[in-house]
Amino acid sequence: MKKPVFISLTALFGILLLADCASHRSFSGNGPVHSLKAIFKDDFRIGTALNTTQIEEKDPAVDALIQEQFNTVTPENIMKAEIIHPEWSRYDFTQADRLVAYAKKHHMTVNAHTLIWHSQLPSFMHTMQNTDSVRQYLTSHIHTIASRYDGKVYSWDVVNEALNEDGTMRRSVFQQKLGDDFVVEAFRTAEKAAPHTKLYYNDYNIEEPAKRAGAIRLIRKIQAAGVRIDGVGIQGHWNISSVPFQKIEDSIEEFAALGIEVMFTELDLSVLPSPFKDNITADVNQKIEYNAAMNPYTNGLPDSVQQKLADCYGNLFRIFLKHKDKISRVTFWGAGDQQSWLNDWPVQGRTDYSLLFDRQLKPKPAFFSVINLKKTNL
Ligand code: 9MR
Repeated sequence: MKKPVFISLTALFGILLLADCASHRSFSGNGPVHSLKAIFKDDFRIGTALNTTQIEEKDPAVDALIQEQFNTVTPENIMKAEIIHPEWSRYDFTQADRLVAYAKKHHMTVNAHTLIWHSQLPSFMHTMQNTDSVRQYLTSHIHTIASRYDGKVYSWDVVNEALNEDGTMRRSVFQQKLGDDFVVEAFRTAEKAAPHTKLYYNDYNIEEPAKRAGAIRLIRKIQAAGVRIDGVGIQGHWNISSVPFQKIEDSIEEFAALGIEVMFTELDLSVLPSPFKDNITADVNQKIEYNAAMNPYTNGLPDSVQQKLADCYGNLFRIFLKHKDKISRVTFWGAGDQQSWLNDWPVQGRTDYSLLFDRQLKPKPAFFSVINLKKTNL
């Protein structure tokens, strides 16, 4: 005799939900669609980094996905100094203007990225020796760009990655020529140039205690100078083998206690082996030579790893939802896996699977694990 099959209500709901998500999936704009921005609309904004192809709307499939899923965008590269300010007295606003028009057309906000960063500087900055010239660069660069886009972008990453892992100040050209106070100067200049724009400090690994303490010192220093800082961006480049959940939660609380917004600004979770001890860096200038052992999933992701990625994303968003009163935005560093910088960093030519949408732009188990958190609460 066959045994009767019992299935719990929760399991049944889960099965129905997954069936529902799969069957109604469409980027056409018709019909019910599970959209991150809709699901989290009362919690925080949901963003993606945009590359040039996406700003120019050259790929209809990815364009539809972006419009369906996200309500805020960060330019992945085109507002970086080497592109927007290629020569001492020449700015090129072509692509940034296009981005602003794109966001307006699609009713999205722009987090502009980034004004002062040691990396991706224009070539004329590499030979700059003179303190006055560096000061003049900092002031005119910020003033020109931030005032042009005031009222057109929602926010700026005013200073990006000014800290070392131990919480001391990174020896960038700005720090060496202007001293540690260049950060305060940058925010003071941005505050004057962009009175209607939110101003943020952005960095990676600032959930780690020593670097976090450095970020807190930096933010307090800006505040003590009477200069406006509205928020802090924790970039969120992590690896599924070591997502620092507790440190993330502690950081949300400690940063929010400073009276500023907390954001996750460049979220992605690598599934690949990391060549670094403790996985902790996101320094774009680190490069490691390719070897096949570092690229194990060229033919697809094993189910167990896919599940681990889903669990990590689920656990992260559980923390984000618990602290939604302190978190204003969660931005992914790309729309689908193909776009991710992690395919080429720190080892070039790998196949990583770090985002919620796969190479065909289909939602992955990680996507469902994130939206199920809300569905089960509805
Ligand atoms: O994703 C970006 C990649 O396309 C660029 O080549 C790289 C260098 O400009 O920057 C990447 O974005 C970085 C961001 O601007 C700052 N935090 C670390 C990000 C990943 O490297």
